[in-house]
Amino acid sequence: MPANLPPQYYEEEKKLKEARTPDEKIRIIERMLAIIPHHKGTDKLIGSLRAKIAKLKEERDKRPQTRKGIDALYNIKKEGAAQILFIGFPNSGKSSIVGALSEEYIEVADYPYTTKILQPRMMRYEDIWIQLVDTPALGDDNTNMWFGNMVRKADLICIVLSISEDVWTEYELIKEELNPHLEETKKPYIVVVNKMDLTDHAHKYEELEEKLRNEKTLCIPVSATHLMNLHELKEKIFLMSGIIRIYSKLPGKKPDLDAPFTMKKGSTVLDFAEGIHKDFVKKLRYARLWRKETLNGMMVSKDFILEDRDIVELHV
Ligand SMILES: Nc1nc2c(ncn2[C@@H]2O[C@H](COP(=O)(O)OP(=O)(O)OP(=O)(O)O)[C@@H](O)[C@H]2O)c(=O)[nH]1
Ligand SMILES: [Mg+2]
Repeated sequence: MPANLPPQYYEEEKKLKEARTPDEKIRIIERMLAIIPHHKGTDKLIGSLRAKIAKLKEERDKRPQTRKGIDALYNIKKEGAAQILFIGFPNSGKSSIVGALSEEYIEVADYPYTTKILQPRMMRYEDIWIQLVDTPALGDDNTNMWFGNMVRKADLICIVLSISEDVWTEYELIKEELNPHLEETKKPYIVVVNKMDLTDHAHKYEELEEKLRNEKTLCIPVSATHLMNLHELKEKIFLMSGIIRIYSKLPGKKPDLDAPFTMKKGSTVLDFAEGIHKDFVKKLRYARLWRKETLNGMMVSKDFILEDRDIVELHV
């Protein structure tokens, strides 16, 4: 029996493709269900839409809650595998980028100083969560209250520039603010050049990239509103944040590939053991390690340096 669906149904179906958050998708599917006529030909469709809602709700509830409770107005507690700080001048698109990467609501507006306080959001990257912190624009009266503390604390700084502005001058001004804190900590940072959809300005990018390359600074062109290059940005953030994922395995069992431990690059087998249990430090004898195609259960010593995606079996 043909389903014979009204045109409004197909309009909602189109919207569904563009929806990003589980809540948005649920609302659209609920509207689709309200539109569908009930008869034998639509039974299957109705069933599959209801199943979709159930799955989306599950997905929504599994998501870790972004902590809205902050221990202080000017300090965000680190959550997840790493903390990434987004800084820049008014209207460069910091909030738009943090919103797009986390797929969570965040206030965006076309006037300067929209963001008034630090805003944490959680971003999914493959099998881990990374915390993004959106900040009030530099030059805001309260900048000094959070700037030094948050810069020192974060695992990575993203300097957000808008290609519509004088990007090099803005970069130099921001670098000047950052330098005193970076020198102490050797903190990594990258430059995110936003609004690359504004084609009248796009030609400025190459020159900026070359200047930055000369000082060995990584930059990446994106458009938050046009969702351009955001996947690459996620990847760069992960790579530059200096974290690796380690999967643990019990002897004779399959590795637990669902829940990686995250550690700093350069961590050893012993660091990993310590992270799992304090007692393991004394008891650890050796470990076996699986690494992509190269290592297959090789016996390694305590000071062996781990890499992203290593699978480790501790022997005590
Ligand atoms: N064309 C274009 N506009 C963008 C892009 N990203 C953000 N915008 C617009 O730029 C304006 C400022 O965006 P926000 O994300 O609020 O910028 P912000 O840096 O957080 O601004 P403040 O909180 O005021 O410091 C809004 O009107 C956005 O819609 C982009 O990639 N392309
Ligand atoms: Mg903002």
